[in-house]
Amino acid sequence: MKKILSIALLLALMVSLLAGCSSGAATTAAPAATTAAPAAGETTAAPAAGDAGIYALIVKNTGNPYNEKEAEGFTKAVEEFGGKVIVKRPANPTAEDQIAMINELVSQKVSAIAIAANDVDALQPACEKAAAAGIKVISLDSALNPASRLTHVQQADPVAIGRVLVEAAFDMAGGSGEFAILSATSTATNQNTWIANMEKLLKEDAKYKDLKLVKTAYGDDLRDKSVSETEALLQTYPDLKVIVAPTTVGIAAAAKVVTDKGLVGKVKVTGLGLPSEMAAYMTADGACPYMFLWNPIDIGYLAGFTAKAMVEGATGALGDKIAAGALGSREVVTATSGDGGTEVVLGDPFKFDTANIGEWSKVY
Ligand code: RAM
Repeated sequence: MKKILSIALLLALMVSLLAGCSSGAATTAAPAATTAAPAAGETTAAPAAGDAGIYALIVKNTGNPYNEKEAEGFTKAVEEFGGKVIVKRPANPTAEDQIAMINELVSQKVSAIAIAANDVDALQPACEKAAAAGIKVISLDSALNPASRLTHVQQADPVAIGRVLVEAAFDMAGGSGEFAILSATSTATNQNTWIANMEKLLKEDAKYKDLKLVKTAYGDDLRDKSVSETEALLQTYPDLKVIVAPTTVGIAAAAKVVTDKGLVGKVKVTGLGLPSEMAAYMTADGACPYMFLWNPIDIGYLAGFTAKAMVEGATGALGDKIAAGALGSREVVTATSGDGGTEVVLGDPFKFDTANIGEWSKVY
């Protein structure tokens, strides 16, 4: 065990050294294992010399390692350009908790707020109050409506995400039969956009006519609720062939339940997962044959630099240029979600399978 651990640490060190040497490729010089999530509340990082302002990140909720990776990238960016960082973690994945945090940050007179929105519209009054106080508000990962934000930092084209998830369900079901979705909260902008794109594709493309979406359940990005929702799906739909969970909390919970109940092979699990949490289920005889994600550290990192650009005078208008540190230069484009606002896009969804999961699970 000790030997395995030290090999893992050595590998992690090599990865971080290599990442440090490569110029501008990625920001994933990351620790070997998932760090335990801090409790709900606030953490701050000390300002560097030549303080460039206070940059706040509000994640969806506490207790989700994906959110900690996002925070890691955001903190890295802000420290790189010499700002002070505040990370806020709501106790619950709700708009109410995030509104209270936005109000606190207005009192703290921060320069910018980046927020992974728990509700597309409900945060608008609080965001408007922040904007009126001169605070630059952007969203990342899960969008605010265009009236609440200057721009949005988008992980990947939501139409492409919807397409890869439907195609995975089709493939794993053998072309026909029942599948279910296990989502996060019912108000999460990102999950709702992906699910809407999945439903549209299922309706419009005859290829999927024999694939039946029987139910969309909500585990609220809480582990226990995701487990009980998975159990209910398995009980209500005994012929279920696939569970698609477009949330890192949901997919890990679904894979655990399917494994514990001895249903591996009968019910397949796919969706959007964090490699470090899913590696155990992505073996030759595991519950999850393959899944997708993007780099959550890079999403936070890109949001940090996007917030900086807004503080320095960009407005989130089409064509604005974002100097994004190790990620290079990005441009503000029309939102791929079609919500009428603008966004900055990170990249394409990446496929993780049994061949590459071992390597990626050490990175995030
Ligand atoms: C969860 C969160 C997050 C989402 C990922 C895929 O961690 O809901 O918003 O982007 O899953």
